[in-house]
Amino acid sequence: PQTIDLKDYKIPDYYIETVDLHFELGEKQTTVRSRLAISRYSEAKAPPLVLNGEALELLSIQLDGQVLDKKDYQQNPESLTLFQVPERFTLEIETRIYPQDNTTLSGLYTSGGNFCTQCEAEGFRRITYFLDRPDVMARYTTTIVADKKKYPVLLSNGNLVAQGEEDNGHHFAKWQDPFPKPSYLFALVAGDLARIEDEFVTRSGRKVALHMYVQSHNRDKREHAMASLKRAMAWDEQVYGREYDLDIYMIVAVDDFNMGAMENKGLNIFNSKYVLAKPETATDTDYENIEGVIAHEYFHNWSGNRVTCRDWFQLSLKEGFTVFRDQQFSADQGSPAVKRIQDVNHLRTYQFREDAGPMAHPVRPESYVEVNNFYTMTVYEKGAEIVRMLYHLLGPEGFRQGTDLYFDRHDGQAVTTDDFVKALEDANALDLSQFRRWYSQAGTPELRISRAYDAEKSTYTLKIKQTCPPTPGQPHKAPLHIPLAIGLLDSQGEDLPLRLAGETTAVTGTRVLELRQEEEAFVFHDIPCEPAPSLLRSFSAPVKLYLDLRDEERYFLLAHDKDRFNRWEAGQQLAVKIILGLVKDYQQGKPLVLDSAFIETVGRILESDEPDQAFVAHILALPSEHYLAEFMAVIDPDAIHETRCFIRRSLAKALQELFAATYQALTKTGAYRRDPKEMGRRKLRNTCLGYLMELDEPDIRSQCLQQFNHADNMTDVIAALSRLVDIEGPERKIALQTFYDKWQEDSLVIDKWFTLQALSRRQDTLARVQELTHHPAFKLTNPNKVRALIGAFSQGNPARFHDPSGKGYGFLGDYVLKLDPLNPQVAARLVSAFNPWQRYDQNRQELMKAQLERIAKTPQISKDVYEIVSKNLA
Ligand code: DPP
Ligand code: ZN
Repeated sequence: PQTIDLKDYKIPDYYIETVDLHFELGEKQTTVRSRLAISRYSEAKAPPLVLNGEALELLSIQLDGQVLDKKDYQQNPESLTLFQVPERFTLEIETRIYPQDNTTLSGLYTSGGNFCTQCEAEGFRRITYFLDRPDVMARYTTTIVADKKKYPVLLSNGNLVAQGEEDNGHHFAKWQDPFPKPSYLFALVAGDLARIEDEFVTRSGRKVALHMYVQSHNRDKREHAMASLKRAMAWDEQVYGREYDLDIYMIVAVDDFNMGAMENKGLNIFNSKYVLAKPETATDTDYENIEGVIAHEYFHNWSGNRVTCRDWFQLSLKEGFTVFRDQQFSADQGSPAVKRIQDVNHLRTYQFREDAGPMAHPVRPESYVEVNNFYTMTVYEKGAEIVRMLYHLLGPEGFRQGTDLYFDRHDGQAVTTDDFVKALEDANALDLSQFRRWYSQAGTPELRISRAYDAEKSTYTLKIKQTCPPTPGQPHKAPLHIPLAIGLLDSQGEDLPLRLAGETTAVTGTRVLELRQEEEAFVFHDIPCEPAPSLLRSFSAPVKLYLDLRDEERYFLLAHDKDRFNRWEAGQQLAVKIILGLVKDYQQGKPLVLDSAFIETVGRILESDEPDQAFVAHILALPSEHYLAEFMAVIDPDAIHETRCFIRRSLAKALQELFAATYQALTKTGAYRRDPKEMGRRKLRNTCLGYLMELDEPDIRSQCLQQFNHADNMTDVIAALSRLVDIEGPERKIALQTFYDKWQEDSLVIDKWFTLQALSRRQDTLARVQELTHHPAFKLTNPNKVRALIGAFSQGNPARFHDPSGKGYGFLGDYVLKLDPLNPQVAARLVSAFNPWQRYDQNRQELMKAQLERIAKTPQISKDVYEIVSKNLA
């Protein structure tokens, strides 16, 4: 397969001004007629016109009304070339496609009997021949013809301009989108769907119709998504000054979808997982995810659609920025500290690992084989961190001035990440040239910090050294411009006023240091006593920080830091240190003993009167097995798992009464509600239940089963069931069966049932997962099912997946090969579980490598899977 390089980017030779599409949707096949108004960019040269196209049957081509002869064009599996075309002309192309057989879920396909599309990144070329690249922006008109009974709803982008009946029971709808857009934002939906209507009035007084389409049995699960949408629309007006621009905004939920959702202009298509919720079926986490994804796709209307990407190397232009925007939005809906903790946890666990492995790439990648493989944690989450750093550097007002200029300057254009930085720079009269390296350098930077207090001079010095490890293709790194938010705490836990050498006034509270050199020192004056340093507050940069804090300093920060993120972080650092120490003991066969100071601290936190109970629950949660693995030169999944379980058990034993009392005290009073306070209460109470269940005592097991049986919401049911699946006792079987019997008709709930079993600690988990792949509810063609079972097992259950026999690896290899011919995008996600293979011991390395080699030499493997596997073996 061919590699595409950023350095080869050229502006298109031809533009498409308007697109007229005509779809005849049939039961076996669909015909697509497309009329394109095309013009040449350069007057001097007349290069051939090369249109992208895949899996298309070409029926006819006409140029300005003349039927073209076979010798006028050349067809190959990925393109259609016209050798001689005039400067301006109309091209009419008729193609035939087979949506019902399209298992790739890219292009036009069917889900649950309804038609839908997914065109990002390169799915439009599976619908018709086109210049399928984001810098070709055209105005679309779309006519859809289909059987009226089967497909009463016919949707596309923009406004409905005509509809009517045809003979033989067909009807049609014609949609027109006034905004020029790239082909990846095209969408079509046809089917039998229930519509829910609402309205939003923009701040300038325009009425926008909000239509949400779901399958009719899901009618009762749409309220939360609709409410989230309206909150997002209002928020974007207030915080970014962005108003919605069409008269209608539609969201359609489908069950078979490769991604989470898609921001098609005026017609978002969603994975139903991110739309449907009611308390009985969706957990608090589901609710939060829905709110976040609904907002994310809505925010794309400006950061992505009105201003789009020049090419796919610029993907983070829209994704990094939009993730940052949805993170800000979600933080504003509840507890900002908890939101930040969740986001950083996710970033450090998965993005840091990606950045340290064979798939490491800059936020603006330099090359790819298959662009779908670059919808990554790095492009999305590290990309969002880059925007967050800009926010820290410019401050809220400067940042807003920058984004105003960006939207204003580039409205209607396809631009680059560099254009984004330039707008922020221009609006603030600032030089961000060094900062731009964040986009081009891969790898997680490391900061090594030493501190010195001089009592005589009352100065405090921080010496900071930055480095960044090599990544594929980038052996040497240049220093980055890094915002480091800090505070220095006095002995009472108060922030000291901070005055740097050369400054006349001090800043009280958090201040942001700007690092630019490989090594530099910051000297603070008038520091009356040795302070406790609170560094990298709210995780102001995506870096690894090394600072030799003493344990008592960490305990102090955990108790007192004004920065709530850093309070949590101090606790995590203590836990990491203790666990890694015990991992060593475990490996050497020594008896494990848990530090009593740690136990006491956990007890104190449980008893504290901190009102944000979700925050307390996060402090009580030990770092995940994946996160702990990042600290080991050679990852030992068994030792990590056993040690972590030992600590949970030890805490439960030592603090049993306190956990039990807290569990009781947090019992619900009154009716079910879903607000931050109640969600926090459920989270903390279920954390207590989780610890208690470590004791595996009959009374606690039956209490857990009680909760499972009597809870009035899915959060509490899942919390109980996720503990019951680990145990040997009879409660496990009973609960799993009860759950299945109750929810077998609800596909999204059954996904949870698959996942919990895939994540079980039990020794027989792999055997059970294998059995479940034959369960009637499991479907290899449904990405949610694949992710819920095989994805969860291979990416979420390290102790069982990395079984030293290699059986887990063989299982994954089998399924990658089974899935690849059906859905290469999802197969490539699955195979990525092998990415960190070189981090393990010799035996596991060989076993994983054998699977990678087996996949690599399979004939006809997709370029999606090929790219991941070959980079792993390089
Ligand atoms: N639909 C995906 C997202 O919003 C890709 N654009 O992130
Ligand atoms: Zn996005």
